[in-house]
Amino acid sequence: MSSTKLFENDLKRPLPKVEVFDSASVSPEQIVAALTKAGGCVIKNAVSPSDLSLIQKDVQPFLDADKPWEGDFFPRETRRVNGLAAKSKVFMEKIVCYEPYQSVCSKLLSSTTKNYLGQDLQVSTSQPQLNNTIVFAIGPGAKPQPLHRDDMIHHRVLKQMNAEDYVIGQDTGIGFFVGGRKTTKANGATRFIPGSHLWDHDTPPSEDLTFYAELDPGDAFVMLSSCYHGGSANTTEDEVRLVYSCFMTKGYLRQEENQYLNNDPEKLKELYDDTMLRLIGYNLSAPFLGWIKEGHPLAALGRQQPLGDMY
Ligand SMILES: O=C(O)CCC(=O)C(=O)O
Ligand SMILES: [Fe+2]
Repeated sequence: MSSTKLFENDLKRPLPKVEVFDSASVSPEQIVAALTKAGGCVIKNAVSPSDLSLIQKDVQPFLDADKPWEGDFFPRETRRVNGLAAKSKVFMEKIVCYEPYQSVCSKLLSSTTKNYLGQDLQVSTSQPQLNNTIVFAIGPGAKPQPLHRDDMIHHRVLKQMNAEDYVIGQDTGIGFFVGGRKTTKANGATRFIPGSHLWDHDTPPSEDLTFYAELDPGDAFVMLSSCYHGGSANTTEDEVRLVYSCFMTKGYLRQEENQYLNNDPEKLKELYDDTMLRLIGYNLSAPFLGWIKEGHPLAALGRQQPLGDMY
């Protein structure tokens, strides 16, 4: 099919329904099914009000100190914080490590490969890792962010397909957005195009097809990084749209946010156990990816070197 036909086809497809679950009852399987069909879903009540206020306490000084972005990707009214691994342990524990999200990432982003080492067929599995951590505060008067796909960072090229043909593992990232306050269409809720993870790479986004992920405080929006999305305009007089976000990616891809240079390793060492440090990126991706002179990168933080992780 010509690329114009593919493009017209995508824009005419019926929009899949965006599922809304509740944290108390949702299963990872339900989230995977919802993502496969629509590319995104909402989970109500994922983070408690008390955890939200602890996170806000950690990040507010950094939001206050942030300066407007020079360029068009973020409106001048948007304030951001990154490097959350070193800035907020509660953010890492309650948002990044929200159990159903991690479980979905494990299902969709883990990768297994089989390779001969001599006559031995070695099976290696690479676990997902943190891709980025960002807090977005969109101030009144902000213009909409252009719709985009976050998987552009990994040079992904999509082929038009139907949900039935979606292959587990084809996406390179999964995003998790939590409302820090009430997030509405008027104050700049994240909007996305349901089903656009199944579109051809050359189909441009269309504003007419967007769904606004309106969130009460503590609700979460989960999205495949191949979906067209963006922060929206804030048309209110006085509401700041506050969203806490992170992405996870495959263990063998470069992380969007450089965790080694953007977080003080001494601080990470003080805050976290080995499991969290591995998720942040102090890990080996089997086979043989990410070693340092002592072998495992955890050794750089003075941790006991785990054996047998190379492949
Ligand atoms: O602020 C939002 O809702 C989304 C931001 C976003 O998509 C981005 O910065 O890549
Ligand atoms: Fe984005």
